[in-house]
Amino acid sequence: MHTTGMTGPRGVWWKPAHASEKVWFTIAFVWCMILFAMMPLWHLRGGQNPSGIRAKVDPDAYRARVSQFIQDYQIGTDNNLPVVAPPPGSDVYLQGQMWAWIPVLQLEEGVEYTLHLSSVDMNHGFNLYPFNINFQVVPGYDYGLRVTPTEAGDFRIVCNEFCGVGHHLMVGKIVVVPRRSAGASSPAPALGGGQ
Ligand SMILES: [Cu+2]
Repeated sequence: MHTTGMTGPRGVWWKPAHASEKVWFTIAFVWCMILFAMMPLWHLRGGQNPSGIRAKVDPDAYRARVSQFIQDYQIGTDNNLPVVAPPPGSDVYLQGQMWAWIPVLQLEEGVEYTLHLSSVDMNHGFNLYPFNINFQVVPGYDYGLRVTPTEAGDFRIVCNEFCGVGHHLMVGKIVVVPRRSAGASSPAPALGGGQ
């Protein structure tokens, strides 16, 4: 007689776990617990996950905010993109869109800014070259990251989330200038070459 779901199998149909199975199960379980503990630990102690501002935002409202930001602090242009030098410590707005990062930012070294990231069309990826900074830029959400540029230079923002035929051209720029002494302000955007 064959076994169906209605009649249980006869006798001892299972075998106790072999010692090696128990060992592997224990290893896997302990590893799960370590990874589980690492999530909050990484967030609180590792400095790996950004703890910033998260808010919902209407893409059109974000676009308007970026325009206002550009209007307030624009100091020039670079490859037809506005170059913006916001006051030290202020809120900085960066807009991801197909296929540009707007505007070009000029920040001061050693000053903390709140860098707002959002997209006005689709998902983009904020990857600050050559650093290991990687962040999803999502339409409808405003992520405010607290950032302090630690070295002066000319850095590229590479989009690392495929966003259509112009994806490979989606390169933005952040220029970090040495800290200016308070008061002296004749912004000299050291923007060489361009890409
Ligand atoms: Cu993109």
